[in-house]
Amino acid sequence: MQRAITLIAVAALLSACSQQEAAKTDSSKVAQAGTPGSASSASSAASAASFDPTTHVAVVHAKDFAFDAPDTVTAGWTQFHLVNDGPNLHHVQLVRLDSGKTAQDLGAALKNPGPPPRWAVFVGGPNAPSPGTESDATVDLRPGNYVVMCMVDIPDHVPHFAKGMIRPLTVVAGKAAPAEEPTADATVTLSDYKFDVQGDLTAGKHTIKVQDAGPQPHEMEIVRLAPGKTLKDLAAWMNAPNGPPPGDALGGVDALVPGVSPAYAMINFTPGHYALLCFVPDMKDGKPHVDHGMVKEFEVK
Ligand SMILES: [Cu+2]
Repeated sequence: MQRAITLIAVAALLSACSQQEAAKTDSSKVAQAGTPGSASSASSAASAASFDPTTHVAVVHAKDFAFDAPDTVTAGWTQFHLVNDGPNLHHVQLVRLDSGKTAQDLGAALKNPGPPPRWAVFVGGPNAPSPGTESDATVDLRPGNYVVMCMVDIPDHVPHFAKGMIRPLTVVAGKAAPAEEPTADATVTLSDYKFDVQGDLTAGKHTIKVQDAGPQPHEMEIVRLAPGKTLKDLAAWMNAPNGPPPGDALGGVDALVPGVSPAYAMINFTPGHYALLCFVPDMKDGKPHVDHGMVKEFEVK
């Protein structure tokens, strides 16, 4: 079974790579992608991916099991707006590939347990919103070759990148003025194995700075539990997702490695019972960090 999954993953990666070769990278393409209706894929404009080099906003659509995402964005602070067209949970994990490595190299490396290779730099991205909803995160990108991938493994424990949710993204130097780093009103520091929250997560809109103090990679996923539901209910549903989920996923920031720029999640809280969770597999035992206690519950009044 594991072998079959691996072969599917490699096939998906090879396909992603040929797309990369086919996509010609130049700044005119970036400008075109930011002009609604001018791109060759204008027939699907209502649900199309885009990148606007003036606002530095990239729109990505996710569905079972593919991304619609821009091929090229410009460097600097970039807001990724993820629209989850469902029916399952999806997120956007951005990974920079250094040292000339390719998506195939990443696929080969992900077959092995343990820490990701140094050349695969996880820089965050918008974490998973519930199907039919959206999430936003701003990340700092330097020029280079990246992949956009989904590592969610619900409903059958097979990560979605193995089903095709991986595609190349090229980051080029831009001509327009770079965006400024967002201003946060709360900061969450990730470490082994806890969330340290500074600031008040009250009802309303917040920009949350998320940084990884290490030593391992970590993420922040925000879930609003349904009335009367607990983290046990959430764990049971994730293991066997039968019936409605016991809460709503609001997004957050996908995995960051220590040493990269922080990422910023834009979240609108309504009153309720929430949890911050990290599902990144542990370097030593492969269990998700939530099983090592990396979860924080809080209430918004
Ligand atoms: Cu997915």
